[in-house]
Parts: sequence; C-alpha cells; structure tokens
Amino acid sequence: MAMLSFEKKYRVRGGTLLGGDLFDFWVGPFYVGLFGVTTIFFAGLGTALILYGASQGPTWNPWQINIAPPDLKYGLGLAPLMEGGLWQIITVCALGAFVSWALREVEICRKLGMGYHVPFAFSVAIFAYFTLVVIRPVLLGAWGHGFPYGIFSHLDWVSNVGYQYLHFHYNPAHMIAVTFFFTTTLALALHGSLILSASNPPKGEVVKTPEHENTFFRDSIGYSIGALGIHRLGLFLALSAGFWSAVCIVISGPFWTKSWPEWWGWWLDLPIWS
Ligand code: UQ2
Repeated sequence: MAMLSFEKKYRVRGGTLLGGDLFDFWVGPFYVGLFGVTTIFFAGLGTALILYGASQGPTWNPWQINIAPPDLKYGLGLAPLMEGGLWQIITVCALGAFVSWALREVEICRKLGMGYHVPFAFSVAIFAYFTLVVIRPVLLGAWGHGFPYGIFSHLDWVSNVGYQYLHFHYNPAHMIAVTFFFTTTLALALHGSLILSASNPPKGEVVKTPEHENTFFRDSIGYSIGALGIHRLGLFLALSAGFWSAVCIVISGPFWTKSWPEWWGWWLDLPIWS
C-alpha cells in the first residue's frame, strides 16, 4: 500500500485516552491529541524557565549555564526560586513533558492497533531519570541530592558522586549496567551490519534473503537468533542497561553508604576461607 493511502486509511478518529475527540487531530504530519498539547505546554514552560535561570546567572556560555538543585538545608521542602526553586519547577516540567510524550505515543499505538512496545521502552528511560531526580533524593531526604541541569555541572556532579563512593566502578549494579550498554552496541553493530550487507548490495547486484542472514551466523558461530529474535534481544539489552543504571544509583546512598570497593568484603568474609 502506498504511504499516502495507508495514512488515509489509518489516520482515523479514536483511540484517545483522555479528552475524547477534543484534540484528536493532526497538524501537518504530527498527531496532536491532549498529550501533544500538554507536551508543548511542559516543554515550552520548562525551556522558558531554563532560559530565565540562565539570564539570572553569570554566563550565557552554553557549556557553563547551570540550574542547580536546592541546598540540602531545604530538605524535601520548596526552595526560593533562585535557590533551587527553578530546578524544582523545571524538574516537574521535564517529567510532565516526558510522561505526556509517552502517553501521546500510547494514543498513536491505539489508533494503529499496535503493541505498546515503544512507549514502554521510553518509560524505562523516564524511570531512570525519575530515579535520579525524585526517588533517590526522597530516600536521602533532600532535593539537593538531585543532579544540576547544565552540561559541565552535571559532569562535575557525576564525578563528585562517584568519588563519594571512592570508586564507583566497583558498584556491582553499575558493572551490570555498563555490560548491558556495551552488549547493546555489540548487538546493534551486528544487526546493522548484517542487514546492510544483505539488503543494500552494490549497484547491479541482487538483494539477499533472510536465509542469507541466518546462514551467515550459522556458518560463523553455529547459531542464528533469527530476525524477530535479534529485535527482542536488542530491546531486552537496551532496557536492561537503563534499568540497571537506575538500580546502581538508587542503591548508592539509600542502601550502601560506604565505599563500593568495600562492598566486595562479602567475598573475603565467606566462612570457607577459615
Ligand atoms: C541473527 C539474525 C539477525 C541479526 C543478527 C543475528 C537472522 C537479521 C545480528 C546474530 C545475533 C546473535 C547470534 C546473537 C548475539 C548475541 C549477543 C548477546 C550480542 O542471527 O537472524 O537478524 O541481525
């Protein structure tokens, strides 16, 4: 089916979660929906507040602009606008925009009768951010444990929090997360290169079949995971990377306050050595 006639057939009313037909329309190629409106609202307000915060700061250098969370003394209360209050409102806007975007994806899935895999996957990314700026600060008792919004400032935060636990790479959940990140790149490199090698031949040569793809891996490693399988594996690897990232930071502080190298003492403490 040609793309334009496909869109005529499937760009239909309905499938909305909230608001009924009220915002059930398109603007050019973009589906709007109630959650398109709320995405624009939160993203616009959040961006304006970041620009306002920058205007009150010492620099317009994009690398150095910083919107800091409140001082720890404010605990889990509201802070004055210029002392972390902006950060608090911007965080609400960010979460509002991310969740709105996910729900707009859900509405598009419903219209098309598709599975919810894409919004589910995006939700794992939102969950990782939520863990960083809400769950962990709440468990530690202060919004000041959130990370600052700025390019270099957030790098400094990551470095400082890492050193607070002496050597963050000894965090077992961090190890698992990093392993998933690297394995994701391995899987995508294998998949991207395999697909291009079979389906994008030089001029004058024929496109190869899925049998070629399977046979390449059966010849080289004795196993092919299959065309559907590689996408299941890729999704699993990528979501696991995000999930274990959230775990590795939320256990740092709320559940383990010493250095991460010391955690491995459990191995030396096993009774089998005595
Ligand atoms: C595969 C397959 C694909 C692929 C890839 C494989 C035809 C088009 C990349 C090979 C992948 C395997 C064997 C899994 C590797 C495991 C890890 C943890 C990286 O068989 O089927 O479909 O794209």
